[in-house]
Amino acid sequence: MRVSHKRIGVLLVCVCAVVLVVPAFHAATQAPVNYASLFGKSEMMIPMRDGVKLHTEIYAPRNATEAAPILMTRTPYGISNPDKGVSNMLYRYADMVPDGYIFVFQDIRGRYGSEGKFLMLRPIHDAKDPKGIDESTDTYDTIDWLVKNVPHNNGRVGLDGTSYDGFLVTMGMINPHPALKAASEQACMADTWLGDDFFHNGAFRLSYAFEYAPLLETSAENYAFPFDRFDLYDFFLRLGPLSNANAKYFHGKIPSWNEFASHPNYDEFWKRHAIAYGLKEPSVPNLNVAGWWDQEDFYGPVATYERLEKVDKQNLNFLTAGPWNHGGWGHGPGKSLGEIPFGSDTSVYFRQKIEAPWFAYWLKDKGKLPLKEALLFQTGSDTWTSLDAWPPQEAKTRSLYFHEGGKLSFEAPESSAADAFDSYESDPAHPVPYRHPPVDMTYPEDHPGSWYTWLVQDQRFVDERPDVLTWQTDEITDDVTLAGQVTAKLFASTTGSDSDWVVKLIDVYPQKFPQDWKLSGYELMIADEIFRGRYRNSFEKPEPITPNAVTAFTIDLHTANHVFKKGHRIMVQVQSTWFPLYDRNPQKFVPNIFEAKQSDFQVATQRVYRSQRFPSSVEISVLPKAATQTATN
Ligand code: PG9
Repeated sequence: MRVSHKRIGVLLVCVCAVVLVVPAFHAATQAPVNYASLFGKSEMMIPMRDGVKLHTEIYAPRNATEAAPILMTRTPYGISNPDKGVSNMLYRYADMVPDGYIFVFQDIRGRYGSEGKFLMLRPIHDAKDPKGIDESTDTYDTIDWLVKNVPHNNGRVGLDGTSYDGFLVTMGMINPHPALKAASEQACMADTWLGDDFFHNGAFRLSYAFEYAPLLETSAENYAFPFDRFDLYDFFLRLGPLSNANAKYFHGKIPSWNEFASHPNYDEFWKRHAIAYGLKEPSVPNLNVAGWWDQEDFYGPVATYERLEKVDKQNLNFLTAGPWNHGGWGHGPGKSLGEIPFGSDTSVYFRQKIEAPWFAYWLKDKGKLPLKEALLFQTGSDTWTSLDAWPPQEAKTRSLYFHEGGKLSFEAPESSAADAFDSYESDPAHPVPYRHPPVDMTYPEDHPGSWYTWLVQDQRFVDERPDVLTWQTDEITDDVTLAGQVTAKLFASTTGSDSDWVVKLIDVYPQKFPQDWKLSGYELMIADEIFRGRYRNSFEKPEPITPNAVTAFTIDLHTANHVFKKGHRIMVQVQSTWFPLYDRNPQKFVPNIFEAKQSDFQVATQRVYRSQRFPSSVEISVLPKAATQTATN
């Protein structure tokens, strides 16, 4: 979610749902658009099968000459503009307005103007319960009402949404209404324990969950947690063990927090919340959209694409990804992210050349499909690549091995010495910050905030820390094209009985980079992930680590589409804390870290091995040069 919010009755505007507070400009003319003159607005309470009514705003083009399709977004973040005028959500679709759509926005159950009870990421109801409801049935019932009641609709409906709204799109594709003819889930969360908002491989997303759960569960409207200081690294350090969150602040009143604490492992609760639970062979065309530097839900859209792809007999499942943060494709030009330029307006390209034609093709029989399977921006070369499959089959796995003296290379280590390792002390009292301090709120009210760009922050800010290990190649003499999976294979030991391992794959710019001086020596993360060691054998059943024993850890760093350019270096960093985004592992095995005591947290000495017998490495999928076909933008 990207938000700007003012607290006074706490108005929070989610940019994944509501993009601009300033007037939109018509893409072609650059003249400000007056949506009130273009659209007739009606507000409805649409009845669901259980009698609950959902607050819905419908925007119908005033001068339509033909029946139009409906494009709908459902959201927990509030659809109405505080001045009761045109919903800000309309501006998100400025590039689709000229094609002629009836836009529909809906508050989901229990949020803002809608009746009923809100349940965070409500799972699919038990099929045996004939009266059951969920986001899928609510979408179905809404579509049914819309096609029967909205004048001049052409009987076709599209669903679009980012993040929570993207999860709602995915839910709408489960047992879909026959009028649902196209969907685009964008940054949907596929699994909030494995890789999306709340946990990654069992490591708890402390600062994110601490802010997000009360944001949605304090009242029917968004709520901003009233932090007593700017620097949340300091706040969360002072918080101490996780149990203090309820003891000091939430007092058991935030349902999701209670669920986090009582379901630390990958149990049925989390599996029921994962999209894998309900998705079957796609029957609705779906465009999955991901941002390479999405700080919230990169895992979700790629996992959704990959899962659907396995059963996509009719070729209805597509993927696009670009150099964006969470929802970055939905607003602004997308010419850069943080300090990193991309050479073109990538977000405008997405909205005008991919998203708008996608919906026009399926909902209006207009034009042709904007992509054949996967249309992915390739970072590093700054081009769009069109692929028949993702990950591409032509890519070959190559290992980047860790060596003595901080060297990284494609050559396997030859040393058989027992002490061929690098070591550091991991101290939970001095955790490594995940972004450059001070660490401000995730969704600050009064300034842009660095959450949105932390994944592209220059990693030099941790280079000198003694608890961050670094290995890097020499300057590479030819481009290395990474296309697909990145996996860390660590052989490591700890003096503790539990440990987190964070691995980062980094593109190091040349020290002298006259094309853009401020990028000289820049360390840009390309892939990254955390892994909680207790889950190395099973996500369901955590096990202590044997202290001082060399142990294998395999860490999925997900996929990337990136060219390490000639003259750059490839770097890998390993550390054991990433705070306060991730909670601290006590480094002593306790059954449930949410119940750990202050006295359980201990310093541990970590070793990462780099010998013939224990060759720690990061595997990357490398593409031969001729294998991608570049689509120009
Ligand atoms: N990433 C947000 C989210 C958090 C938790 C659950 C669902 C969604 C969002 O941007 O909506």
